[in-house]
Amino acid sequence: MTKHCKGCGIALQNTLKEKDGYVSDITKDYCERCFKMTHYHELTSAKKKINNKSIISKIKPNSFVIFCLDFININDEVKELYKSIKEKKIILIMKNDIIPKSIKESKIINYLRNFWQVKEPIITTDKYHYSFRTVETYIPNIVKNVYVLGPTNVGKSSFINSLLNSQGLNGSLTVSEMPNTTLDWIKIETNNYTIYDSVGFTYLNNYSKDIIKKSNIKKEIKPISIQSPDAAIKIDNVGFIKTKNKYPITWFGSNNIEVTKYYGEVEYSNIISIPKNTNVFIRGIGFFYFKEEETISIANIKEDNIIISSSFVGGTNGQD
Ligand SMILES: Nc1nc2c(ncn2[C@@H]2O[C@H](COP(=O)(O)OP(=O)(O)OP(=O)(O)O)[C@@H](O)[C@H]2O)c(=O)[nH]1
Ligand SMILES: [Mg+2]
Repeated sequence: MTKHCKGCGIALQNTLKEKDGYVSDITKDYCERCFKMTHYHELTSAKKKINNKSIISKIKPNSFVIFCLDFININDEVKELYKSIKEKKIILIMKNDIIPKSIKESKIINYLRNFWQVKEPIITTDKYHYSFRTVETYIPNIVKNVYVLGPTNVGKSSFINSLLNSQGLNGSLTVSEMPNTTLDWIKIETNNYTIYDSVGFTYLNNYSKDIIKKSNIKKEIKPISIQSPDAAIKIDNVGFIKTKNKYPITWFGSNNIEVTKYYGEVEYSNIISIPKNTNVFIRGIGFFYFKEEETISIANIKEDNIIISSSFVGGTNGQD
């Protein structure tokens, strides 16, 4: 029988050092990648390609889904994935501690109710006050399988570790700021049900390790208001955008990602029209809030990594 890594779920193998799941001694429980991440904080990118729809298709009937989100992933792409899940489900907004104080929790919840048409319960949580009890009150007694799903890096494995620890079980899933730390399903028996950690929804990106580390949001986001078009707006080493008009736009992302004006030459590859009250997400990094209608030019950011969605920050959805 194939043995799977207890940290990330990948099938263990002792033949190909460069491939996921490598371990020199097959009797070990954790792959080399997990071992290095956990003990030396040595971050390694996963090689596995992820298919979001196939993750959802593996959910067994009559299960319960805890769909995890965080502040920088509330966009239309994630909405479609949420909507495609037919099982009983709830939304868990993770990393409550990173949400700027100026944005009330109720605003995000109202947005999900109005724009995502979410009828199911929505709960907020973070690693300082995990809401296990509240989550568990929604799991029907008859449900045997509980799936924890959501975009990569939102804190799914961290949540399960704490939930297991709270039940006196040893939560030892690997957690890191790299995307796709969890590489395959991990099935864990708890006192009341079987819980499944999952591979985070993701898409290919070309960010450097440095950017990935910096983009991990550790504390409350301090929004940055910035203006072009006299200069480009440089988003660290990720890329550039420039607006046609002078309206300030607001960046929400890790405080370690530098968002500054840039006066050098930039070669733009894309021009996009943005309706008013819109968030323009740079996948996994953060988003710009556009209060007004704009036309933006973009440089160095793959089209695939840009997601445009109506905003939960201002406009008709509450206060400005
Ligand atoms: N600020 C903050 N960071 C958190 C919280 N929970 C988890 N993290 C951090 O978020 C990062 C990702 O956590 P994981 O638990 O590995 O996330 P995941 O959703 O399992 O990610 P993948 O397995 O890669 O899809 C880690 O650096 C965690 O320390 C939280 O409540 N607040
Ligand atoms: Mg994980």
